[in-house]
Amino acid sequence: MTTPHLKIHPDVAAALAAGRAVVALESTIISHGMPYPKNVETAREVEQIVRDLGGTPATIAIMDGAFQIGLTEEQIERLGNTPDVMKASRRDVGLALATQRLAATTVATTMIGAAMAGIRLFATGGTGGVHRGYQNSLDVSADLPELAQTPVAVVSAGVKSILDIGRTLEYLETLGVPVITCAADEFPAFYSRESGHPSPLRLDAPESIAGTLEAHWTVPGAGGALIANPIPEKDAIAFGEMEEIITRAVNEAEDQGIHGKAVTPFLLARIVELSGGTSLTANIALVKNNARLATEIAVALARIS
Ligand code: PSU
Ligand code: MN
Repeated sequence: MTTPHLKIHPDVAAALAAGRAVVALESTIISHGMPYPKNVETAREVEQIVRDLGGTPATIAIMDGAFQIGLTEEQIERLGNTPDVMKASRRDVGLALATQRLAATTVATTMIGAAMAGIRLFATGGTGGVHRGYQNSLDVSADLPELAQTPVAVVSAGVKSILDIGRTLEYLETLGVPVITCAADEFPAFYSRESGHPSPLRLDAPESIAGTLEAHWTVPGAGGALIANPIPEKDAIAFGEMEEIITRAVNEAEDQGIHGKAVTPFLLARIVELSGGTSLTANIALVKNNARLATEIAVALARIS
Protein backbone atom coordinates (compact mmCIF):
# COMPACT_ATOMS: atom_id res chain seq x y z
CA MET A 1 0.00 0.00 0.00
CA THR A 2 3.00 2.27 0.41
CA THR A 3 4.52 3.77 -2.78
CA PRO A 4 7.20 6.46 -3.15
CA HIS A 5 4.51 9.16 -3.10
CA LEU A 6 2.17 7.53 -0.58
CA LYS A 7 3.16 6.66 2.99
CA ILE A 8 0.52 5.16 5.23
CA HIS A 9 1.11 5.14 9.00
CA PRO A 10 1.18 1.53 10.31
CA ASP A 11 -1.86 2.12 12.61
CA VAL A 12 -3.88 3.42 9.66
CA ALA A 13 -2.73 0.62 7.36
CA ALA A 14 -3.71 -1.99 9.98
CA ALA A 15 -7.18 -0.45 10.48
CA LEU A 16 -7.79 -0.28 6.72
CA ALA A 17 -6.66 -3.86 6.20
CA ALA A 18 -9.05 -5.03 8.94
CA GLY A 19 -11.95 -3.01 7.50
CA ARG A 20 -12.18 -0.85 10.64
CA ALA A 21 -13.32 2.78 10.75
CA VAL A 22 -10.70 5.33 9.66
CA VAL A 23 -11.29 9.10 9.63
CA ALA A 24 -9.12 11.45 7.57
CA LEU A 25 -8.26 14.88 9.00
CA GLU A 26 -6.82 17.83 7.09
CA SER A 27 -3.71 19.90 7.73
CA THR A 28 -4.47 23.31 6.17
CA ILE A 29 -6.63 23.92 9.22
CA ILE A 30 -3.46 23.31 11.31
CA SER A 31 -1.05 25.43 9.26
CA HIS A 32 -3.36 28.16 7.94
CA GLY A 33 -6.66 27.90 9.81
CA MET A 34 -5.72 28.42 13.48
CA PRO A 35 -2.88 30.13 15.37
CA TYR A 36 -0.11 28.22 17.16
CA PRO A 37 -0.23 26.51 19.67
CA LYS A 38 -4.04 26.06 19.64
CA ASN A 39 -3.76 24.48 16.18
CA VAL A 40 -1.46 21.67 17.35
CA GLU A 41 -3.38 21.17 20.58
CA THR A 42 -6.66 20.90 18.65
CA ALA A 43 -5.19 18.51 16.08
CA ARG A 44 -4.12 16.17 18.89
CA GLU A 45 -7.44 16.38 20.73
CA VAL A 46 -9.40 15.74 17.53
CA GLU A 47 -7.34 12.60 16.88
CA GLN A 48 -8.10 11.42 20.44
CA ILE A 49 -11.85 11.92 19.89
CA VAL A 50 -11.70 9.64 16.84
CA ARG A 51 -9.84 6.98 18.87
CA ASP A 52 -12.24 7.21 21.83
CA LEU A 53 -15.16 6.46 19.52
CA GLY A 54 -13.50 3.40 18.02
CA GLY A 55 -11.94 4.92 14.90
CA THR A 56 -8.39 5.42 13.69
CA PRO A 57 -7.42 9.02 12.87
CA ALA A 58 -5.40 9.76 9.74
CA THR A 59 -4.24 13.35 9.62
CA ILE A 60 -2.97 14.00 6.09
CA ALA A 61 -0.22 16.27 4.76
CA ILE A 62 2.43 16.23 2.04
CA MET A 63 5.99 16.10 3.34
CA ASP A 64 9.29 14.53 2.34
CA GLY A 65 7.99 13.83 -1.15
CA ALA A 66 4.94 11.80 -0.15
CA PHE A 67 1.34 12.01 0.88
CA GLN A 68 1.56 11.08 4.57
CA ILE A 69 -1.61 9.31 5.67
CA GLY A 70 -1.50 9.46 9.46
CA LEU A 71 1.06 11.72 11.13
CA THR A 72 3.29 11.44 14.18
CA GLU A 73 3.04 14.07 16.95
CA GLU A 74 6.33 15.50 15.72
CA GLN A 75 5.01 15.87 12.16
CA ILE A 76 1.89 17.65 13.44
CA GLU A 77 4.08 19.99 15.48
CA ARG A 78 6.14 20.80 12.34
CA LEU A 79 3.00 21.64 10.38
CA GLY A 80 1.68 23.85 13.15
CA ASN A 81 4.86 25.70 13.99
CA THR A 82 6.87 26.17 10.76
CA PRO A 83 6.58 29.53 8.99
CA ASP A 84 5.56 29.46 5.31
CA VAL A 85 4.15 25.96 5.13
CA MET A 86 2.85 25.56 1.58
CA LYS A 87 -0.93 25.41 1.17
CA ALA A 88 -1.47 22.60 -1.32
CA SER A 89 -4.68 22.30 -3.28
CA ARG A 90 -5.06 19.84 -6.19
CA ARG A 91 -2.92 21.80 -8.63
CA ASP A 92 -0.02 22.03 -6.17
CA VAL A 93 0.26 18.31 -5.43
CA GLY A 94 2.82 17.43 -8.12
CA LEU A 95 5.12 20.28 -7.20
CA ALA A 96 4.86 19.62 -3.46
CA LEU A 97 5.71 15.95 -4.00
CA ALA A 98 8.53 16.52 -6.48
CA THR A 99 10.24 19.28 -4.48
CA GLN A 100 9.75 17.59 -1.09
CA ARG A 101 8.03 20.67 0.29
CA LEU A 102 6.34 20.76 3.67
CA ALA A 103 2.76 21.23 2.50
CA ALA A 104 -0.55 21.41 4.31
CA THR A 105 -3.41 19.82 2.41
CA THR A 106 -6.69 21.63 1.78
CA VAL A 107 -10.03 19.83 1.82
CA ALA A 108 -9.57 19.01 -1.89
CA THR A 109 -6.09 17.59 -1.43
CA THR A 110 -6.91 15.75 1.79
CA MET A 111 -9.74 14.07 -0.15
CA ILE A 112 -7.22 13.01 -2.79
CA GLY A 113 -4.87 11.54 -0.17
CA ALA A 114 -7.76 9.81 1.59
CA ALA A 115 -8.99 8.29 -1.67
CA MET A 116 -5.49 7.07 -2.55
CA ALA A 117 -5.36 5.26 0.79
CA GLY A 118 -8.93 3.92 0.63
CA ILE A 119 -10.40 6.14 3.38
CA ARG A 120 -14.07 7.15 2.91
CA LEU A 121 -14.75 9.60 5.75
CA PHE A 122 -13.06 12.92 6.43
CA ALA A 123 -13.73 15.46 9.18
CA THR A 124 -12.80 19.12 9.00
CA GLY A 125 -14.05 22.54 10.19
CA GLY A 126 -15.28 24.35 7.12
CA THR A 127 -14.91 23.71 3.41
CA GLY A 128 -14.18 26.14 0.61
CA GLY A 129 -16.89 27.33 -1.78
CA VAL A 130 -18.01 30.15 -4.05
CA HIS A 131 -16.52 33.40 -2.74
CA ARG A 132 -18.54 36.57 -2.27
CA GLY A 133 -18.06 38.76 -5.34
CA TYR A 134 -17.12 35.72 -7.44
CA GLN A 135 -18.72 37.53 -10.42
CA ASN A 136 -15.55 39.63 -10.62
CA SER A 137 -12.91 37.31 -9.18
CA LEU A 138 -14.13 33.92 -10.48
CA ASP A 139 -12.98 32.64 -7.08
CA VAL A 140 -14.54 29.23 -6.59
CA SER A 141 -12.63 26.86 -4.31
CA ALA A 142 -11.07 23.76 -5.83
CA ASP A 143 -12.82 21.94 -2.97
CA LEU A 144 -16.08 21.98 -4.97
CA PRO A 145 -14.93 20.17 -8.14
CA GLU A 146 -13.04 17.76 -5.88
CA LEU A 147 -16.29 16.90 -4.10
CA ALA A 148 -17.72 16.15 -7.52
CA GLN A 149 -15.05 13.66 -8.52
CA THR A 150 -13.45 12.04 -5.46
CA PRO A 151 -15.48 9.49 -3.48
CA VAL A 152 -14.87 10.75 0.05
CA ALA A 153 -17.54 12.13 2.41
CA VAL A 154 -16.54 15.39 4.08
CA VAL A 155 -18.09 16.28 7.43
CA SER A 156 -18.00 20.05 8.01
CA ALA A 157 -19.94 22.68 9.94
CA GLY A 158 -21.12 24.13 6.65
CA VAL A 159 -19.31 27.08 5.13
CA LYS A 160 -18.29 30.41 6.61
CA SER A 161 -20.11 33.44 5.32
CA ILE A 162 -16.79 34.66 3.85
CA LEU A 163 -18.40 32.66 1.04
CA ASP A 164 -21.65 33.10 -0.84
CA ILE A 165 -23.54 30.27 0.84
CA GLY A 166 -26.51 30.23 -1.55
CA ARG A 167 -24.33 30.07 -4.64
CA THR A 168 -22.10 27.43 -3.05
CA LEU A 169 -25.18 25.22 -2.59
CA GLU A 170 -26.31 25.89 -6.19
CA TYR A 171 -22.89 24.92 -7.50
CA LEU A 172 -22.82 21.71 -5.45
CA GLU A 173 -26.18 20.80 -6.96
CA THR A 174 -24.82 21.41 -10.47
CA LEU A 175 -21.85 19.17 -9.69
CA GLY A 176 -24.09 16.37 -8.41
CA VAL A 177 -22.75 16.45 -4.86
CA PRO A 178 -25.18 15.24 -2.16
CA VAL A 179 -25.42 17.77 0.68
CA ILE A 180 -26.83 16.16 3.81
CA THR A 181 -27.40 18.15 6.99
CA CYS A 182 -27.36 16.09 10.17
CA ALA A 183 -30.43 16.56 12.36
CA ALA A 184 -31.37 20.06 11.13
CA ASP A 185 -33.46 21.59 8.34
CA GLU A 186 -31.19 24.51 7.62
CA PHE A 187 -27.71 24.31 6.09
CA PRO A 188 -25.37 25.65 8.82
CA ALA A 189 -23.03 28.64 8.50
CA PHE A 190 -20.01 27.43 10.48
CA TYR A 191 -20.19 29.62 13.64
CA SER A 192 -23.96 29.60 13.59
CA ARG A 193 -26.60 26.92 13.12
CA GLU A 194 -28.57 29.11 10.72
CA SER A 195 -27.65 30.42 7.28
CA GLY A 196 -31.07 31.32 5.89
CA HIS A 197 -30.67 28.47 3.37
CA PRO A 198 -32.67 25.26 3.72
CA SER A 199 -30.60 22.11 3.55
CA PRO A 200 -31.07 20.07 0.35
CA LEU A 201 -31.34 16.85 2.41
CA ARG A 202 -31.71 16.07 6.09
CA LEU A 203 -30.87 12.84 7.92
CA ASP A 204 -30.81 12.43 11.68
CA ALA A 205 -28.79 9.31 12.46
CA PRO A 206 -25.18 8.39 11.56
CA GLU A 207 -26.50 4.97 10.46
CA SER A 208 -28.84 6.52 7.87
CA ILE A 209 -26.07 8.78 6.60
CA ALA A 210 -23.79 5.73 6.26
CA GLY A 211 -26.54 3.84 4.41
CA THR A 212 -27.05 6.73 2.01
CA LEU A 213 -23.32 7.03 1.35
CA GLU A 214 -22.99 3.31 0.71
CA ALA A 215 -25.82 3.54 -1.84
CA HIS A 216 -24.48 6.79 -3.36
CA TRP A 217 -21.19 5.08 -4.07
CA THR A 218 -22.93 2.44 -6.19
CA VAL A 219 -23.91 5.19 -8.66
CA PRO A 220 -21.58 5.15 -11.70
CA GLY A 221 -19.17 8.07 -11.50
CA ALA A 222 -20.20 9.02 -7.97
CA GLY A 223 -17.86 11.45 -6.25
CA GLY A 224 -17.92 12.73 -2.71
CA ALA A 225 -20.61 14.09 -0.41
CA LEU A 226 -20.86 17.01 1.95
CA ILE A 227 -22.22 16.17 5.39
CA ALA A 228 -23.09 19.38 7.20
CA ASN A 229 -23.02 19.18 10.97
CA PRO A 230 -24.34 22.27 12.78
CA ILE A 231 -22.16 23.62 15.59
CA PRO A 232 -23.54 22.59 19.02
CA GLU A 233 -26.04 25.12 20.41
CA LYS A 234 -23.88 26.00 23.42
CA ASP A 235 -20.87 26.91 21.25
CA ALA A 236 -22.74 28.77 18.50
CA ILE A 237 -22.38 32.49 17.73
CA ALA A 238 -25.41 34.35 16.36
CA PHE A 239 -25.22 34.81 12.56
CA GLY A 240 -25.40 38.63 12.78
CA GLU A 241 -22.63 38.81 15.37
CA MET A 242 -19.90 37.48 13.04
CA GLU A 243 -21.28 39.20 9.95
CA GLU A 244 -19.74 42.60 10.66
CA ILE A 245 -16.30 41.09 11.28
CA ILE A 246 -16.48 38.89 8.19
CA THR A 247 -17.59 41.76 5.95
CA ARG A 248 -14.73 43.87 7.27
CA ALA A 249 -12.21 41.09 6.59
CA VAL A 250 -13.58 40.55 3.06
CA ASN A 251 -13.34 44.31 2.33
CA GLU A 252 -9.76 44.44 3.64
CA ALA A 253 -8.77 41.55 1.40
CA GLU A 254 -10.18 43.39 -1.59
CA ASP A 255 -8.54 46.72 -0.65
CA GLN A 256 -5.18 45.00 -0.22
CA GLY A 257 -5.47 43.19 -3.55
CA ILE A 258 -5.25 39.75 -1.95
CA HIS A 259 -6.16 37.09 -4.50
CA GLY A 260 -5.87 33.43 -5.43
CA LYS A 261 -4.95 30.89 -2.78
CA ALA A 262 -4.01 33.66 -0.30
CA VAL A 263 -7.60 34.86 0.10
CA THR A 264 -8.93 32.18 2.44
CA PRO A 265 -5.89 32.06 4.81
CA PHE A 266 -5.97 35.89 4.96
CA LEU A 267 -9.66 35.90 5.87
CA LEU A 268 -9.32 33.10 8.43
CA ALA A 269 -6.46 34.87 10.22
CA ARG A 270 -8.22 38.28 10.13
CA ILE A 271 -11.44 36.83 11.55
CA VAL A 272 -9.53 35.34 14.50
CA GLU A 273 -7.80 38.70 15.13
CA LEU A 274 -10.92 40.82 14.82
CA SER A 275 -13.09 38.60 17.01
CA GLY A 276 -10.52 38.04 19.74
CA GLY A 277 -10.81 34.55 21.18
CA THR A 278 -14.54 34.11 20.48
CA SER A 279 -14.34 32.72 16.96
CA LEU A 280 -11.40 30.44 17.78
CA THR A 281 -13.26 28.80 20.69
CA ALA A 282 -16.27 28.15 18.45
CA ASN A 283 -13.99 26.86 15.67
CA ILE A 284 -12.34 24.33 17.97
CA ALA A 285 -15.70 23.14 19.34
CA LEU A 286 -17.16 22.54 15.89
CA VAL A 287 -14.11 20.66 14.60
CA LYS A 288 -14.39 18.26 17.54
CA ASN A 289 -18.10 17.89 16.94
CA ASN A 290 -17.39 17.02 13.30
CA ALA A 291 -14.77 14.45 14.26
CA ARG A 292 -17.39 12.79 16.48
CA LEU A 293 -20.00 12.56 13.72
CA ALA A 294 -17.47 11.44 11.09
CA THR A 295 -16.30 8.63 13.36
CA GLU A 296 -19.86 7.51 14.09
CA ILE A 297 -20.60 7.43 10.34
CA ALA A 298 -17.31 5.60 9.62
CA VAL A 299 -18.09 2.99 12.29
CA ALA A 300 -21.60 2.49 10.85
CA LEU A 301 -20.18 2.26 7.33
CA ALA A 302 -17.59 -0.33 8.40
CA ARG A 303 -20.44 -2.41 9.81
CA ILE A 304 -22.46 -2.48 6.56
CA SER A 305 -19.59 -2.68 4.05
N1 PSU B 1 -12.66 27.34 5.60
C1 PSU B 1 -12.56 27.34 6.94
N2 PSU B 1 -11.41 26.87 7.51
C2 PSU B 1 -10.36 26.39 6.76
C3 PSU B 1 -10.51 26.39 5.33
C4 PSU B 1 -11.65 26.87 4.80
O1 PSU B 1 -13.48 27.75 7.62
O2 PSU B 1 -9.35 25.98 7.32
C5 PSU B 1 -9.37 25.86 4.51
C6 PSU B 1 -9.62 24.40 4.09
O3 PSU B 1 -8.40 23.72 4.02
C7 PSU B 1 -10.19 24.57 2.69
C8 PSU B 1 -9.38 25.72 2.17
O4 PSU B 1 -10.04 23.43 1.87
O5 PSU B 1 -9.28 26.60 3.29
C9 PSU B 1 -10.04 26.38 0.99
O6 PSU B 1 -9.16 27.30 0.41
P1 PSU B 1 -9.56 28.02 -0.97
O7 PSU B 1 -10.73 28.90 -0.61
O8 PSU B 1 -8.34 28.78 -1.36
O9 PSU B 1 -9.91 26.94 -1.93
MN1 MN C 1 -9.92 30.50 -4.06
